[in-house]
Amino acid sequence: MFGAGGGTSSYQEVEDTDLVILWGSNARETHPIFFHHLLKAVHRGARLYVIDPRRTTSAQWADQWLGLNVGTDIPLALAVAREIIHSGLANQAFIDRATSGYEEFAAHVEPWTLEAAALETGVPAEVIKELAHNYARADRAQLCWTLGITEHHNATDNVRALINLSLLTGHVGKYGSGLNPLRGQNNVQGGGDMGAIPNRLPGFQDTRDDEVRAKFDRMWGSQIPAEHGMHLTQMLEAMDEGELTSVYVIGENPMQSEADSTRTRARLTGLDHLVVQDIFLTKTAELADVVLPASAAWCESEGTVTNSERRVQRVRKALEAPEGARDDIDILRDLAGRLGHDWEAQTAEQVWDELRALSPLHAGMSYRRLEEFGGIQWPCYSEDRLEPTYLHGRLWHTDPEQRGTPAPFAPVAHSLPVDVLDDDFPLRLTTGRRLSEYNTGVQTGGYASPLRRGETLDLGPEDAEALGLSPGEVVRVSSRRGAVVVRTHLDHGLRRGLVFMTCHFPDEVDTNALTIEATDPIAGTAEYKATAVRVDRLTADELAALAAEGEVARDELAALATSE
Ligand SMILES: Nc1nc2c(c(=O)[nH]1)N[C@H]1C(S)=C(S)[C@@H](COP(=O)(O)OP(=O)(O)OC[C@H]3O[C@@H](n4cnc5c(=O)[nH]c(N)nc54)[C@H](O)[C@@H]3O)O[C@H]1N2
Ligand SMILES: Nc1nc2c(c(=O)[nH]1)N[C@H]1C(S)=C(S)[C@@H](COP(=O)(O)OP(=O)(O)OC[C@H]3O[C@@H](n4cnc5c(=O)[nH]c(N)nc54)[C@H](O)[C@@H]3O)O[C@H]1N2
Ligand SMILES: [Mo]
Repeated sequence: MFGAGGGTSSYQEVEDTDLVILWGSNARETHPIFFHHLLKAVHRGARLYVIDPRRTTSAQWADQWLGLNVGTDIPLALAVAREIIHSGLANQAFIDRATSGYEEFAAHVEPWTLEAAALETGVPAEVIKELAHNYARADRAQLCWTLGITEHHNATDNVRALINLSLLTGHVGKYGSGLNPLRGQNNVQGGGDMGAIPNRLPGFQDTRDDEVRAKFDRMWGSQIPAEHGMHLTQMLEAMDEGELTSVYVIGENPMQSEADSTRTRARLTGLDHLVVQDIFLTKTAELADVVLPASAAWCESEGTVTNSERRVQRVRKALEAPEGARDDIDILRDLAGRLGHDWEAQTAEQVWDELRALSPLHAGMSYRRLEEFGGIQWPCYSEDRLEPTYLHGRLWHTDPEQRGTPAPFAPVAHSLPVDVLDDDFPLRLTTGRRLSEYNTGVQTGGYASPLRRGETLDLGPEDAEALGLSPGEVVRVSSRRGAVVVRTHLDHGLRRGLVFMTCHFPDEVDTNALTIEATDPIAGTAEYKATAVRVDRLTADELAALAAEGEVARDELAALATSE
């Protein structure tokens, strides 16, 4: 809606703000450094709202927790918008000046009264009203979101629904107010900025732009194709068609991280050729024809990473890589050599300077300046100045010429999760993360800590009682695609009908055997956050079989039998 893919504010602005909404984000556990900045604001008196179906550990710090039903963020956002409009709290001057499509949007939100939204979302009307008033009235407000918003079949619409709220109130493009999609891995923002996406060259320059391609072709001696490439999930589909037969995976473990793992396995084993370049021998690597051992970019190489506030920072080599493991960049250079291209040996700094010559957003960030300022946020167009810490300040410009294209309101429609609940699959499983683990567990699998309890099916007290389950009991969780056996864990933050698992221990429990491949048509992201499941107790025979395999300790089995 603004024509750029990046969080609009800096962490310092989050400290200096008056109100923060964490929407579908459990930052206390998943972005602890960011959350530390947020807590500084909270301790200064800023108000915090957490919008999450689970009462998470982040919610413990909130003034108000909005425990909505999974997949009902759009009705909630539309009702907030309607309430802002009806109470005369919309920022009309900003709307007139910096946005388009307001009239149509105002008509579109009309059916979403507080009462209608309360019915659909499960959040009381009064609470929605209070959120609307406080967000609109705040001098400075930050709206932050992550996977609770984006891992849905309608992820892009979810994001648009939130951005609408910033357009209504003018909470964007000025110091202390903004929109912050917190990035997943330490350098996922940097990966996108460098062009590791199917439609952009470094610095978000579109491959379809002839001038852009000509610039890169001159520098690289290449012929870059104009058409956009495939997203990861589109690649998986192309494997079905036999359209994609060879895959080179670098630093990804799709066998464990993609939705519907039974299907993923069939796809990956059906390939003619699979290459995996990783720092560990992953489950994906076990299926590969060729494995290229790499060194770890964050501690065994030189380079840069870019965080959620678009800050580029230097990374230094602190450890020698194990014998045989090599820099990703060296492996790629050797591979290019085998393919008949001589890429001269370059230091990380030389590679970075080449990027600066090609990407205007990074042009002013020499290694010397990155040291000097302790990292620099993009855009940084020239070596003699720094830009504001926030994006889209042009929206506030008094001169229409300088203001640029208005940001369009998005009249998005509600649509429920694809995997529907019914009598056979009556529980809503949402999957996510825990503080002590990281993604598919490859990098965190090997340490011991009292924080770790392995995979569990987390459920609330009401469901535990209704199903007659006690904590620690071994159960079968089934979806329309697969089933897993897992221990239960009682979580008082879960409301009736909602259960939670992670994707951190796929060796023990392959959670993605359950998840659905339904993807957002634009982003290509799967609906990991909404699976329909059933939970069954195991029969005595099944428990005995598991015990024989060593899956359940015999004394535990005896204890279970007595408790029954
Ligand atoms: N400790 C740790 N930190 C991590 C990671 C890790 O594995 N471990 N992974 C990193 C990565 S790659 C990423 S992308 C980030 C992800 O960071 P987060 O997005 O914060 O992590 P999740 O736990 O996947 O999901 C966030 C929340 O979304 C909620 N949610 C589910 N469905 C809905 C819904 O329909 N609406 C709303 N509003 N909320 C919903 C869940 O209850 C959950 O609390 O974390 C990063 N940081
Ligand atoms: N059910 C469910 N599934 C999910 C999610 C969910 O919420 N629920 N979340 C999804 C999300 S947001 C994400 S980001 C994905 C994550 O999915 P993946 O990216 O597949 O999972 P990771 O475990 O982070 O795997 C990263 C790999 O990179 C390797 N690696 C680390 N550093 C380097 C390096 O310097 N060089 C090389 N070559 N390799 C390196 C690691 O060893 C590891 O094998 O999972 C997705 N899957
Ligand atoms: Mo992620």
